[in-house]
This record gives sequence, structure tokens and C-alpha cells, in this order.
Amino acid sequence: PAPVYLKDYTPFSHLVDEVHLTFQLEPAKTRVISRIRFRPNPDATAAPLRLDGEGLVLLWAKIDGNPVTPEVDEAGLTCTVPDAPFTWEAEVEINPEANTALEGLYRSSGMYCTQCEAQGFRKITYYPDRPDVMSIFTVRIEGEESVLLSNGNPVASGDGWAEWHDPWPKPAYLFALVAGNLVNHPDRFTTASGREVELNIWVRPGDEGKCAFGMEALKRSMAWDEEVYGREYDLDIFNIVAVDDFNMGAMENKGLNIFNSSCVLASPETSTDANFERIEAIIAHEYFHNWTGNRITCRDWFQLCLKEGLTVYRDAQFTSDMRSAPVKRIEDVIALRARQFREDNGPLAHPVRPASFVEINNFYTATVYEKGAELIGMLKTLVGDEAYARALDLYFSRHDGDAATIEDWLKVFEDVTGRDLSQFKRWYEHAGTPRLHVTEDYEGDRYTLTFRQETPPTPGQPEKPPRVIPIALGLLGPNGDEILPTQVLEMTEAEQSFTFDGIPSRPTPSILRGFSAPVILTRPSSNSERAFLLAHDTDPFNKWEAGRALARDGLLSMITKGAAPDDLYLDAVLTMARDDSLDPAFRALALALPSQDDLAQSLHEAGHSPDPQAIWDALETLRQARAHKLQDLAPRLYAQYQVEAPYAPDAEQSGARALANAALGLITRLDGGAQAQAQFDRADNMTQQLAALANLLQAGRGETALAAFYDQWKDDRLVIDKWFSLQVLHAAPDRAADITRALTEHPDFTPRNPNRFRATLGALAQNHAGFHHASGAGYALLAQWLKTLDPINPQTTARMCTAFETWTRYDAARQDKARDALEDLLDLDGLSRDTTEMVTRILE
Ligand code: BAL
Ligand code: ZN
Repeated sequence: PAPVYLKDYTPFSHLVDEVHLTFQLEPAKTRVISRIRFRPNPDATAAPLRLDGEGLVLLWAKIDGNPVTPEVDEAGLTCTVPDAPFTWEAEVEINPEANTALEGLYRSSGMYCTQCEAQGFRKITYYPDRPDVMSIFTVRIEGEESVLLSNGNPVASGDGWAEWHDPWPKPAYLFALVAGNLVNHPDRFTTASGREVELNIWVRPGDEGKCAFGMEALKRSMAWDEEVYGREYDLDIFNIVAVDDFNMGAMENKGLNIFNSSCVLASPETSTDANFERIEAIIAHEYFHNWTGNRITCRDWFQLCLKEGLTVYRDAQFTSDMRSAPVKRIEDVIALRARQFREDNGPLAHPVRPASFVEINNFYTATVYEKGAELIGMLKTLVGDEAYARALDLYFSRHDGDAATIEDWLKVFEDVTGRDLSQFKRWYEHAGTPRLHVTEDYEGDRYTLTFRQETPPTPGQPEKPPRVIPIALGLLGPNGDEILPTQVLEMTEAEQSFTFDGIPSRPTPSILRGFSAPVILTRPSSNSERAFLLAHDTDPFNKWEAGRALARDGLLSMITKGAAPDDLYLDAVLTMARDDSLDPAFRALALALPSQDDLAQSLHEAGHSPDPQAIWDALETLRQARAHKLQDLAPRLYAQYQVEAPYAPDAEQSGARALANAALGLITRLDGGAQAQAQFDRADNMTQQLAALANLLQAGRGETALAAFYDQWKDDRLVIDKWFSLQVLHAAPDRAADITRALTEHPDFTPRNPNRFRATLGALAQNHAGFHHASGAGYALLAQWLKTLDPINPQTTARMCTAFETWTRYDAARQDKARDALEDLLDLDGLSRDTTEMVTRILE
């Protein structure tokens, strides 16, 4: 399939004034009747009407009431139309029951639901399915289900029908419909200007007890967006619906958000603290899209980061305000490095705003989302908080109702600040993670830092001009006092020096505080300097970073040189862990070790071919050494941070549980799982139960607990997903493929449910030493299942191909096996466009 290019953008030939849709719902034969008012677009070249449509049976079509016979092909239809406003009417038939791809209108567990972003609406009816065509929708739903929902406000309803009207013009990707025998968790919200809004979370009967947390999170989000961004909700009703079969986490359809049930349903017994935090963030994210995405949408799909980067940035701000800002920042950087740096350093690297794509579904990536959010953070650092606030006000007032571009976004910042942001724009246009090299000089009382930036080539982009990089810096004196509080250096050249006078003795720099730019800092540093920063840095991110670097470099020496665990690290981690002045959540994060994949990334960066088994062995050795080093402290921490109060998923309790469970991990290494078994037996919440089970699996005595866990939760789909993934994640490297294969034969396994598939095969990809085992069994098993999944659900298949994106890091024998697996997948007859694009890019 041919790529589409950003440079080829042209406006659509027509404008759409109104859309009327009638749905006559039948599982295998749903009828969709459309009546659409078109008029020629004065800003476009006149052309016949071209409507997108896929998998539709056109029953009839009319223009201004007169039957027409358009030219229909596999991607849509073309029709000669008057050179004046006209009404298009058509009726199509679709089959929601057969729709396992979960795009367009589909049936899942007896309910109808839709997913239209990015290009699913064309599977519902013929329409200009592009984000710059915005219109006002009125929808009538006829069906026997008790709940019939669409976007906007309810207009009228009766027995077996309901009508909805959305007064806000929107692109088709924000259309949604839900029909099912659902129950709701209702609430209300009064906006700042006094609008009364009805709120509902709709779920399958039996799940209504898991909605309260999501509802509170929604109300907090609505209040926060008013307070921080001055953005109010704009309809009389806001509905959220939970569905089990969903490709994404959730979807921001106007007034009718549809959620993967894993991202909204929560209870203490069935959800971990991490689940609660994620649910709160996703509810906020989808709600915030109402302004950044819906009221201001994207001109074309190349601008996806315009709404996603900004909305991720906003949800991160929200979480920071609701919880601990330093902890949130550390968690986000861990995730950024794990997913986005990995992507940026492999064959799938692409700019935050790509210049071309074959299948847009393949660009809902960590680069567009998470790096996109980092760019907003950098922009705010560069212009300052006050200018950021004014720029956002201008963005909302200037572009409300628009389908906008990154150029529009940058222009509001230029207009507010008078700055030229053309160099900043390179962050949107050039892929790759810049390396920031640092050297320093101290003479007299002058301290000089010299930075050099370079960005390695990425597919299609061999050369990278220098970018503007905000470098937040502080300096520490020899006794650990801060002698220069944080200031932001603005690096614009390929190489640039910054001098600091009046520095009485050689300082220790704390560079890139708060992770002020998404770059890889390469600065030779001694372990003692890292231990010093871990002890004294006032910047929580860099304090954590120092401990992480100490752990990472110690592990790299163990892996490449057969070194013993580093005493300096062990001493530093003991000092840090017993420092009760530090937030328990921070200490839990600082006790976590780099992941196997992070270490493989670092080894590759240093010119080694990573040996997954050696990485696994080194981590095991270090964990054992830490358990001995902290053997007196761990039981004390474990006891001290038990939470006696009734369970609450707040930051304070979550932090205490995280630290106690980190201590449990240390204890289990020495007691063979006795404490973990005790915790498992008495656990009354999922955080405690799952941590205990993980430790028991780790200790090799998880069988009984696994069976008990299954028995307890066999009727809870989301908890059973955890049961599947935990076994795979904790499988020893030489057993991972076998254990995964056995789980795919379990009666509860199905490739039709994306959550279950990800919980099983996605977990295999996350078990680094297991997936990359020298036998190639991990590669072969995943590829075989991707072949099975592709005809069912191309979007989820394609996304899971990213498991292979690092294949060229490894030795020749592993590369051969990975290539064989990928080529075998590529050979599948009728392989989807989604998966073909991904595998082809990975193999290139
Ligand atoms: N727009 C797709 C789902 C999300 O990013 O919210
Ligand atoms: Zn989003």
C-alpha cells in the first residue's frame, strides 16, 4: 500500500453542514441511513464527491431526493454532484457481530459499541472520514437494548428508540454509539458558570460496584480543568461506558467516552494501587480531550501529537497535582525511556509529527504521545509558566472550533512571547533521541560546562541539525550544600559552553534536573559522585537518577566484566532506604532496579551485543546481594509501612504499600517466601495479594497460591488477566515460552479479547530473557500467535509487533531466529496493511 504524505494535504472539496444518522440495530444486519447536507468548499478545488467507505453494502443513494448510482470501489465511492449545496442520502448494511477488528460498529458481549478513531467511521457509513471535516450530528438509534447512547445531549426517546443531538461540530472520528442492557453509576457536576451536568458511568450488570473511583476521578478532572486551564464542560450530559473488548485504553468521543473496562473499573479487592493511579490518569486524559482534541481538533492525522502530546502533558500535570509531582515525574521518565527511547533508537523511529504513513493506527506511539508531551513540557520550561498560560488562553480562543496544526500551535507561543520557535519545531520534525555530551572545566573560581549535542541517524533522516535544549542545572558544593539553585540553560548550538563565576571550589553539577529534555546525557561520572548526588541533590528527579545510574553502571560491569555487586551502590541504597525523611514512594522507586530491557538498551548504546541471560543472571545476583545488605532493615521497613487504616488508593497509602512490598521482595530472597505466603493469606486488597503472589512465584513456590487465586477470581475477567500475565512475567527464561504456550491452551484464553491476548503474549514480550531466549522459542511463539490474531484484529496485531523492534541489538544467531519469525509472519496470505507496514519497517 502507498504511503500518504503530510506535504500532500489539500482541503476536502465540500463542507458538511449537518449529518443525520439512523441506526436500525441488528447483530448481523444493521442498517445505517444517512442524510448529509453538503456544500462546495470555497477554499478547495471543485471535484466530484468522494466518500470513504469500507466493508459497507450500499442499498441505495439519493441526491436531493433523486436516486443516484455512485461508482463504488473497495475504499469508498465517487459521485457526480451539483455545484451547489445538496443533500446526500444513503442506506448501508453492516455486520457488527462479525466485526472482530473492533473498529467501526461492533458487538462485544451482547452490547453494540463503536471505535472510530482514526478511520473507523468509514466502516459505518459513507462519509468524508477525515478530521478536518467537522459537522453537527443528530442520531436516532432503534434497538431493543435498554440503553441507547450517542454523542451530545439526549433529545427524545421511546420504547426501542432514542435520539441524540450534538451541537458542537465534530469530525467523524469522535462519533460514538453504544447500545446495551447496561446499568449506570450516576452523579452530577455543576460547572463554574452554573451548568448542571449529568454524569454516568455505564457498565454491565455486576460491575456497578466498581465505578465509584472513576466517577470521583471524573469530577476531580472537571474541576481541575476549570481551575488550571479555565476550561468548562459544554454539554448537559457526560457518559462513560466500559467495554471488555477494546483495542485502546479509552476513547474521547464527544460526550460519550468509551473505555476499555480495565481503564475504568476499580475496586480495592480487584485493582492494584497502580491500576487506580492509571485509571485516574486515563479518565482525566479522555476528559481533557474535550478541549484539546474535540473543541480544537487536528487538521489531518499527521497532527496527532497536537491533541495527544498536549493531553498527555495535561493529564501528567493533573496527576502531579493530585499525587506526588516528583514520583509522577520519575514514573513518567521510566516509561519514556522504556518505550519511547527504545522506539527512537530502532527501526520504528519516527518524528513526533511524522511526514508520512501507510496506516495511521501504527502511529499511536510512545513518540507521538509521550515524547509529544515532553515537547510541551520543554516549551513551558523555555517560555516560563506565565507565558505558557497566556499562550494556552490564546490557543483556546483563537482555534476553538478549528482543525488545527502544529504550526498553529507554535504560532500562539510566538505571538505571545515574540520568540522565534523555528528551531524548536525541529523537535517535531526530526526523529531520534539527542545525545548530550558534557565536559567541564574549573579554573580560578570559574566553572565551565561545555555541552555537545548529536542525534544519531533514524530511518530516512541521516542528518540532524542542532535543536534547542533546555538544560535545568544546579550546582552542589563539596559538603553537599546547593551553591547554585536550579536555572535553565538554553542550548541552541551543536556545541556550547556556559560559565559560572564566583564558585569557590569545584562543584558537583546536577544536570538535566526534572529531566528537562528528552535526551540521553552522556557524562563520565564516578560512582562516588553518584552516591554523593543520591545523598545530597535537592532535585528529587536527579536524586533518583543518581541512584539509578549507580545501579545501572554496577550491573553493566557485572554483565560485561564479571564484576561483583558494587559496594558503593549497596551502601548508598542502604542509606537511602533507611532515610525516613524521604517519601516512601520515592524510596520504593529508588529500590527498583533498571529493567532487563533498559540494561540491554544501555549495553547496545555502549557497543555491546546484549546477552539476555547474562542480564537476567546479573539482576538475580544483585537482588540477592541487596537482600543480604538490607537484611536487618527490610523487616523493619516491612513492619513500619503496613497500612492499618481502611484501604484508600491515595498517594500516601500507595507509597507505604509500595515500600512495604519492596521490602517484601528483599525478605523473600532470604526466607524462601514465608512472609509472602503470610501476606497472601491475609491480603484484603489486590495490591497486597498480587505482590505476595509475585513473590511466591519468584521464590518458586507459587503453585498453591496460583490455584487459590484462580479459584477466587475465576469470574472476574480483569483479575484473571493479571493471573495470566503474572505467570508469564515471572517465568524463568528457559520456561517462558512453554508456560506461555500452556496458558494459550487454557480454556479462559482467547485471542479475540485484546486484554487477554496482551496479558499473555504481551507479557511474553516483556519477559526479556524469556522472549529473547537463545532457542528462539519466544520469537516463534509470538509470531505464530500474531499470525492467528492478524485476520481477527489487525490493529492489536500490528501494535504487538513492536516486541520485535529491538531485534538487531542481539547476536547473529538470535537475529536469524527473529528474522525467520518475522518473515514467516510477513508470508501470511492476506496479512493486514497494519501488520505489513510494521513488519516491513522492522525488517528494513
Ligand atoms: N484518542 C485515542 C485515545 C486517546 O489517546 O485518548
Ligand atoms: Zn489521547
